Amino acid sequence: MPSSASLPPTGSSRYHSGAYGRQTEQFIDGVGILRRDGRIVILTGAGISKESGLDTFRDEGGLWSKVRIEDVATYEAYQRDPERVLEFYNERWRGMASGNIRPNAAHDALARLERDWPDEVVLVTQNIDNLHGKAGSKSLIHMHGEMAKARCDRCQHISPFAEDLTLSLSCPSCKKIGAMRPHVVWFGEMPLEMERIYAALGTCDLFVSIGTSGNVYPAAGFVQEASAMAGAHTLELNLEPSDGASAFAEARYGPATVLVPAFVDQMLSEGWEAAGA
Ligand code: BJW
Repeated sequence: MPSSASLPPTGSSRYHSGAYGRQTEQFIDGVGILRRDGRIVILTGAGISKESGLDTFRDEGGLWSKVRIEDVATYEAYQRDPERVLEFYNERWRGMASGNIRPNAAHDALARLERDWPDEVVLVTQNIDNLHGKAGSKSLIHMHGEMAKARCDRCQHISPFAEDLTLSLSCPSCKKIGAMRPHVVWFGEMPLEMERIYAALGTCDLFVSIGTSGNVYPAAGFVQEASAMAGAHTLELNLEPSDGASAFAEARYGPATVLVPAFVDQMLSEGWEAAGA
């Protein structure tokens, strides 16, 4: 069962030189080690953008309760009825680009963690919105693509998405007309940058999953990859226990705009509690 770690107020500390420079460890009564360093991989899902005004997929009233996955989120759907699929993404893009959708305190906090944490922080998002980038995250991997980009289905050239996608558009690279699709990963397609993601998971010390239901693979399996391959500590931050909650060593439940800034404040002031002494 996930447990909520409570950090003791004090601890002794020592320094040593590790692979990534000087590291600090604080020992806390033989329970665990407070670390102020270590490589972090963070996975985010739709829940982190919910409080910015974007729908999740599987919550009550979420996107998949309004449209069928088979109609809009597979390559077969795109081949069968490209206009319908393009309009589904055009509508979502218009909503996002309207100016009312802005990064929230959780996106901002993750950008701050990347900026101020002494080691590597890799942010892997399943979201196709642009809110992490707008908040200032730089070490960012969009594993399910980006709504702000279009891709040519013939030559795979990727271009910015400045207008509605229609069948009359031509590819800026190969000039083919009618093959511009959203640069997103549909069911049955290979998520992006998997080599880079698995490399980061295989060397991380801490894996944090935020606002994802743990329904969709391969992202749902990252927690096992991080703990089995790297021996990482694992933490879930979500509104409620996800489908994969039992795989995490630690969990905290509540809205992302509350949990994530508190988590980042704690990381930057006290560090995180690694298991065992
Ligand atoms: C809050 C909150 C608040 C709410 N604060 N939290 C059988 C077994 C295993 C796998 C498969 C299988 N059959 C098929 C597969 C593979 C398939 C898959 O996983 N299917 C499952 C459904 C079973 N996966 C794929 O096809 C993927 N490709 C693939 O596997 O390639 C082969 C491969 C093999 C080996 C290695 C690598 C690859 C591709 C998946 C593509 C997913 N695409 C989508 C659409 C993208 C474009 C778009 O947006 O339109 O991606 S589907 C949709 O789900 C979207 C999301 O990124 C993804 C995940 O959803 P997410 O983010 O978790 O959202 P929700 O709504 O599910 O959850 C929100 C959470 O937030 C909830 O928990 C809330 O409680 C919480 N929350 N408010 C904090 N304020």
